[in-house]
Amino acid sequence: HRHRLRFALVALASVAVAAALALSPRIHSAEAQVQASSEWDGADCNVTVPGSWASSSLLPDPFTKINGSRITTQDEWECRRSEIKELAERTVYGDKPGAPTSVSGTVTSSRITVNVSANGRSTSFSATVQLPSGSGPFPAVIVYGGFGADTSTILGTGTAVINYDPGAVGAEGTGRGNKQGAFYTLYGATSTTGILMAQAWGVSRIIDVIEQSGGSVLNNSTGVTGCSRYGKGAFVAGAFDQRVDLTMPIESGTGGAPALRSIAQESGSQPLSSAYGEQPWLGDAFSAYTSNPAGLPVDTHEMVGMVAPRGLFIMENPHVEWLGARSGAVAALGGAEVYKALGAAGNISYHSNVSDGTHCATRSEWRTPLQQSINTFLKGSGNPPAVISMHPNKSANLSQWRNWTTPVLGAGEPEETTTPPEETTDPEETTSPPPGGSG
Ligand code: MCU
Repeated sequence: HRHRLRFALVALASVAVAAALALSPRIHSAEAQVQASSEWDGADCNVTVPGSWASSSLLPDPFTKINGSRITTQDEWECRRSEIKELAERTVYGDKPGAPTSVSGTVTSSRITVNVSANGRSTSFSATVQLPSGSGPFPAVIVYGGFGADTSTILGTGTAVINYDPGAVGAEGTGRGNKQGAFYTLYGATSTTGILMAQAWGVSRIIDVIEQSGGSVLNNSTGVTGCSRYGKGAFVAGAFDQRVDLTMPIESGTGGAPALRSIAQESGSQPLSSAYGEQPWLGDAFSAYTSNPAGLPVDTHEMVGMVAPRGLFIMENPHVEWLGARSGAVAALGGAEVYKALGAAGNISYHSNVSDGTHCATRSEWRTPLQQSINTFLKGSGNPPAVISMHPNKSANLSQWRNWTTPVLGAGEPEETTTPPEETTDPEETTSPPPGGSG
């Protein structure tokens, strides 16, 4: 009898395992590689920015449109996201211009060259390429600046590294009236767009050239990363170009992932006025909000939401107060609600549970989730880390930051151009709790 019982249990267990295996592709189908074909697919949404908006010390509701009504279907997210983009450009980063008149260039095994014309002017810049071993075409991660990103782990996954000098496109060390770099050569030294957005524009032009190259060296899967000031840049690049398949800001601090309202209340973090003044990172219009973040119509949880449902892995250092890791968690938790509403809860990860306090150190805790993120979102294999892991000293509680709930969005009509069959909504997923632990 006992034998038969054990057999029955084993049989039952294998049925359960088989069922789980059969289910898992469906479940993960909502939480896997998401590839968009255009820089911004809400370009034809009609966004009218109002003259004023309500002030709030809490995070604005990502799901309430400018006209005051809430979105009810996933379909509506595209144009709501365009509202967020427009408001973020007007108040935080400055304008990202539309497609230039022309972009051309080359991709070789060692260099990407970009030539751009717009506004009757032209300019060029380049980035170096490191290929992994094996034969291509390879996916690539654009690495801002020369430090802080774990490039050997990236290369180890069979992914190329594009070493991007963002200063060539949006330079540090200038006054706001005399901005320099390739972006400002085209759009003028007095452009009110900050250098983070200028640098993000440069990432978009690199992606243009990769797309045009026809996959001889690099394929169309592209990620972006960087640490500290370069983490700020990577965050903005991923939010404002939907062709970025994986966004990985590291220890980005004020002006990067951390929620601006929360930064203003996180002791020791870089004050908004300090970040605004240190470099022309943010747009000139942000000066109106450095002492009044409650007056902003957006916050960075919505830039996180702009990345959804694409891959996002936010890394924060909880040991250096200046970096605002708790505010990074506030933005991640708030933005994760957009991922949930889109049925892609597992596509966002946040991790600050690290032991080494050195700013921009290479960390063993991030190696596996980095590999998982790259494999899932740039190589289309395996599952994302799907972890929200906050250091106990820098944990955050979203309920203190919002007065809105997360809607269960209807699937809406599928969009032929941007919604592959993998993105069909799983009703179980939209209501399930966030993956991973919370501590
Ligand atoms: C976190 O990024 C910045 C920070 O905003 C600045 O105040 C500080 O000077 O530099 C950090 C950084 O980029 O360190 C490498």
